[in-house]
Amino acid sequence: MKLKPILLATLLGALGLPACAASPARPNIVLIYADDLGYGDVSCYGATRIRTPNIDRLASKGLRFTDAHSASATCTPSRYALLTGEYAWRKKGTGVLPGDAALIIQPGRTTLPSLLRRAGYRTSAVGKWHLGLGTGNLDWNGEIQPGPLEIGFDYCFVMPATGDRVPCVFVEDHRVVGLDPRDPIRVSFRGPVGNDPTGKDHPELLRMRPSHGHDMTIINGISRIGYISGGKAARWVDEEMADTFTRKATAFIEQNRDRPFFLYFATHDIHVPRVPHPRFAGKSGLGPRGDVIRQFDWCAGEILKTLDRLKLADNTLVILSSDNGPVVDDGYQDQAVALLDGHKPAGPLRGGKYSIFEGGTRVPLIVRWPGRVKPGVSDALVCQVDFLASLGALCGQSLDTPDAPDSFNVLPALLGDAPTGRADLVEHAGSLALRAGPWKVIEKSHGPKMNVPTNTELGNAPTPQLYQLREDLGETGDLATEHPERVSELTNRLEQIRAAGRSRP
Ligand code: NG6
Ligand code: CA
Repeated sequence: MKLKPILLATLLGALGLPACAASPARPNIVLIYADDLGYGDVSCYGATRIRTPNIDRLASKGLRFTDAHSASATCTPSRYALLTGEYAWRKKGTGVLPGDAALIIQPGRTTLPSLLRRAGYRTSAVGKWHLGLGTGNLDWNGEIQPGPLEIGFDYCFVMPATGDRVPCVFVEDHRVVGLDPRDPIRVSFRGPVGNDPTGKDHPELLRMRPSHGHDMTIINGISRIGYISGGKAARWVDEEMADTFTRKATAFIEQNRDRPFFLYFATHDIHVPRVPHPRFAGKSGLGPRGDVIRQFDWCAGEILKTLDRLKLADNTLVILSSDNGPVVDDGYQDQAVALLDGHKPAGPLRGGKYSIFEGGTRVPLIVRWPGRVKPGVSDALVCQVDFLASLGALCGQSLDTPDAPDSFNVLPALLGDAPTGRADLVEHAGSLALRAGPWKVIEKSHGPKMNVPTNTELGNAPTPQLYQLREDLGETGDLATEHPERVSELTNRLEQIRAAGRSRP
């Protein structure tokens, strides 16, 4: 007997079975993606010096992961892996990009947004991009492409790179927003262009001084990485950025309320420069870093409120996470270190942004889908590189062999149907580590031990290190000499994954 899908769904519903057994579900998907938010930066992950009521509300109605990872310990490689399902360390040129870099994702390849678009979703990227634009030598005054629209997004409103890198303008679809053609933009990362003052030559013009780097063109009283001239009318005001992105994100939700949509909402917060809107400035008691955590929490809250108001919450899968671990002094004198007041951005973890220790990539991850995902806590090992295969599976999309070579379908873990996720995971900072069950081996590396300016332990050592995370989450006791056989087993496995060029089953 052949049943119409709708009838079958009703029947399954009556039997208490999920309708997705019959036809793929197509909930809206909203990914709220923070920048540099640490494992210990939100109250539902144990922070006591700072409150994040909106994120806590999301967690209380959703599944909170304790062992979820960004794919890398910095932005560009993490986002590359999230969107392509490929570990970034497999591909040269995926490190932290300058603001004038060419697009590093090949148009036409299967990406998370292109897959969801194929499933009938309307897709958008709002916020930080940092994956390059154009093909090299980009003219910012003309059509800006290829970019987000060429790799699967239907709409974009993005900051090209980072808040601390020029060009300090927004790009909407293929154009710089608010550009006056009589005042064309020029951008350079090699040497000065135009006559705008720099932080290096005119520190007296700065309202926030750099602590390392960040001494080139001054925009809005803050010197950045890179040089820009022109485009005065198009330049952003840091204090308004969170509001601007949030407005664009909620407008996209509103406009697409009647069809499945995917929103990739990548905030600038809590990255440097930390310049909150005046309504958050000074409010956290922990200085600008705490204030922008509050601001990020507010942005998340506005998205949730919009879903509630439009009665979309029940049919929307909300995912909140961060692109890498936390950093305190990341290049500006914003009192972040002095005002920590006992706050531990990485919680119980060692290291932070840039580090191969857990603090580099173990980040908050909350998944909420009312009525489908049972609220709770999950210890499953999952990675953002898995979003592509998992969300593809959710909406019935299959992958070809070359697609998303490192993306595992961990949908059962993400939805709370299974207590475990991956059997193993390659973690990435400057060097690589392999996680397998409670074990972690960090490959030998001759890289520096410390990132001196940020005061971060990088986790590099000239011989492999072995940690047992179930008993030693803080990676304090290297067990490599005690368990040499375990070290070689995991090192060999890591070598295999590297040599195979892919790891997806
Ligand atoms: C570093 C910057 C840091 C930050 C980082 C990228 C200096 C001295 N430091 O090079 O401030 O911009 O790059 O951060 O310039 S990320 O989150 O986008 O990866
Ligand atoms: Ca980041």
